[in-house]
Amino acid sequence: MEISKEQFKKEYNRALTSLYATEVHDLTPLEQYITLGSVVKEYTAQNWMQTKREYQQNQAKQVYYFSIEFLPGKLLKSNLLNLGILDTVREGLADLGVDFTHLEEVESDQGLGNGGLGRLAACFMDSMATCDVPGNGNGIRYRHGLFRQKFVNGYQVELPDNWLRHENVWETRRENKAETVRFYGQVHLEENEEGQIVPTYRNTQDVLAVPYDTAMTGYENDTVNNLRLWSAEIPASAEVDYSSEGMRKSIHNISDMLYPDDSSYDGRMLRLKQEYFFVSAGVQSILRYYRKLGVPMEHLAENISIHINDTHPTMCIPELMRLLLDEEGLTWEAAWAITMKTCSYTNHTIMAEALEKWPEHMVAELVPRIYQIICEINRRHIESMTLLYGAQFTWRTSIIQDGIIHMAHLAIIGSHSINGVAKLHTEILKEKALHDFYLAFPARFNNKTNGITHRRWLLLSNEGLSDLISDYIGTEWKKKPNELYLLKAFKEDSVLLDKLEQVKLDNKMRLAEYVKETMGIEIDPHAVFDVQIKRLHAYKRQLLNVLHILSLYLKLKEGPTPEQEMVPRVFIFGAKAAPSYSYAKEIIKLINAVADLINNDTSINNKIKVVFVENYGVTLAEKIIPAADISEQISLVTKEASGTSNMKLMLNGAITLATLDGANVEIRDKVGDENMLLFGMQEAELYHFYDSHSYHSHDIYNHNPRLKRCLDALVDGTIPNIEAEGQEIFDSLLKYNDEYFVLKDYDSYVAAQSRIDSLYTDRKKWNQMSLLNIAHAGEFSSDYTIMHYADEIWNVHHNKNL
Ligand code: 26W
Repeated sequence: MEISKEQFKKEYNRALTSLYATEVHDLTPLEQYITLGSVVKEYTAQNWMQTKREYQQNQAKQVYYFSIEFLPGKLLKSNLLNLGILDTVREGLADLGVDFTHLEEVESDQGLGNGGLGRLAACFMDSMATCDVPGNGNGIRYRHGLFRQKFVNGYQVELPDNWLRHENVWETRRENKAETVRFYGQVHLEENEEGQIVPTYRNTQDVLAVPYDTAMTGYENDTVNNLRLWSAEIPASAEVDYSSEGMRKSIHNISDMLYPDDSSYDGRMLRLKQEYFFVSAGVQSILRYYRKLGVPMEHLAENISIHINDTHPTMCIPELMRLLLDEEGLTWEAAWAITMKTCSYTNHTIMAEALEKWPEHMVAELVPRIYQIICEINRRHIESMTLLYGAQFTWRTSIIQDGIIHMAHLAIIGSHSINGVAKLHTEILKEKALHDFYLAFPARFNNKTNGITHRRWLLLSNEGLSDLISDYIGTEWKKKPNELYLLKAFKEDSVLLDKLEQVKLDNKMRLAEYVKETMGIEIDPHAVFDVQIKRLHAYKRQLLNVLHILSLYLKLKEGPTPEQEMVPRVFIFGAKAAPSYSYAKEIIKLINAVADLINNDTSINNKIKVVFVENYGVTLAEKIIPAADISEQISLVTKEASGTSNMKLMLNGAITLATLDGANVEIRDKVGDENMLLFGMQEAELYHFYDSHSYHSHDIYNHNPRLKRCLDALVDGTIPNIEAEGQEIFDSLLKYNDEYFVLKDYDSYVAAQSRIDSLYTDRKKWNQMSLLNIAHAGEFSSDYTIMHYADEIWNVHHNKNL
């Protein structure tokens, strides 16, 4: 949108007058932020309404992306960037004596997600709007996002994230679009006067689902899509008395907080309630919209696509069946054909403990009609499959087994498309985790390698690098990120390489300032910034990282050796652990204890520093990633479905230190082994260990003195204040045989790490490797990922030619 600085200043002053009736300098930064938010919201409103109108008038096929998590972070700067007015607003505010960065800081992160899955959904929303995909997000408006993490004496402590304590300027409450979601009660199938079998509900507990819509602005186009988040409220109905505190609380609790687990399913009824709540509200509101189009229900799948982001929204399938059967009166066959063509599912993990398996009785009690429909879907699946594949196969693929409902099985059986999130992951789904289903439905399986929005993760968070790139290859890359490839032509351009190094150094100095300010730790911007930022999980092997740090430190302590020549290192960790995940919390304590030991040991004269930033999330990632030299992607092969921090760090010129897991494989395919640091077992070797049960961590411990020294440090007091945790971790590696092969990959990891010294000191070589990684990172833009989803799964419009 075109707007002059003067016009903006006029509108800003008009807004603050109507909001606060006072002078700008009289306002607090929060009030200045809220004023700006209201002005920007107005700028998006026209296009928001216009986009909706156009979709309806052109009867454009729309996709509804159901996700129990959305992790947008802050929206102010990204909305200004997408509207093309970031510089205008920054300068306009400066003229008014307002420092834009202060306003950025007061905005609270929308932390309505745990990690990869939620952030991917947010990147996808940004890309759908930018690529003119008629895309709608559908989720839950949690009153409390992911907990705030504090370290108390090195231990993680969780504090509530009351992100709505100040009004959320970006949302609009849509009371008139509310839906009613029914829980509990009895459902009886009875004949109505037309002789049709219809369900009658009794003693249900009804909840009012009120939507809050947030504009999802596209980049420099007039498209503004919608993110609808549902809030649970007391229905204003006469017949049921909702006066009891208990009843009111049980309803409000539904959208009170995000479950902080991102890898282990725990069958709490409230979680199941959350899953049905946003699914039923979402599907009902879709059908309400669709009925207004006046197009026969038989054509629903040509006009609506429903995407199921992991298994949490799987009840979209039986819920759509319920509405088509019970409210539209379709036959089962007609309803099922429509449902399958409308629904598609993405799997994000093969970790057994993350796969949702709900006890039959819980589903039957909470959503009896949905349970009836799931049983019928299962009965018909068994009927059709047994004929084709026999009882054994059919049993393994059935939805209900021994009183347990396998949500992934329901999602697969009810969807026309099942995709993994990286090539290796999709192959593992086909060949291993979902092999039976692949044999039965081969055509449904496809891969959609994850992506990231280069707007937030480069244009917004690393303006220095963005401007440098534009100086050399123009600005087309901002809309066509593949154009970053043009940077390869400057591989020998030492001026560019020096400037690249300077931009990185500036970002490192900025981060060093932040670390000094918030943690009081001095870090040297000329050291190698080695970064591991992701949820704390055993399979991501933050433990392998800290064992290497320990061995480096112990070597330095052994006195003057070549290591003295090692390039100074700053190891930066960012990671939250699920509150119930005690092993992960022990590793957090270990990392903090090692940090205290090393950071306060003057004898190693600052050769190593360990920085574990508190409360890692989207906004901290935007500060850390531009300053990273090394990107730690060290998960045990086959365990990380894709990873997306790997792509963000690559885009910002970091060198990836990785196992050939998830999307790391595709990073290697693009930049080549010589521009990465690869180590560790590969898939075949791991499966050999699994099949032969021939892994014995103790053998490695006994034959590797350096490693033994490290492990003993966990229990011999070398590291103070970790008595309990040290022993637990020591036992997990030796007594319980090291489930994630940390000891097995230790030597090759240390070898890869040791290559960094020589590589980093050869500045030209290093900067060339960095440039090459940036040049190839454009291919991981979620704009391309979304276009593949649009063409190959959803069959909806998008604007750009791939
Ligand atoms: C039931 C608890 C629960 C909650 C969330 C189980 C599993 C999840 C998510 C699926 C976990 C997750 O975030 N997976 C990550 O998804 C990213 C986006 O596709 C991938 O890049 C990561 O590799 C994957 O771990």
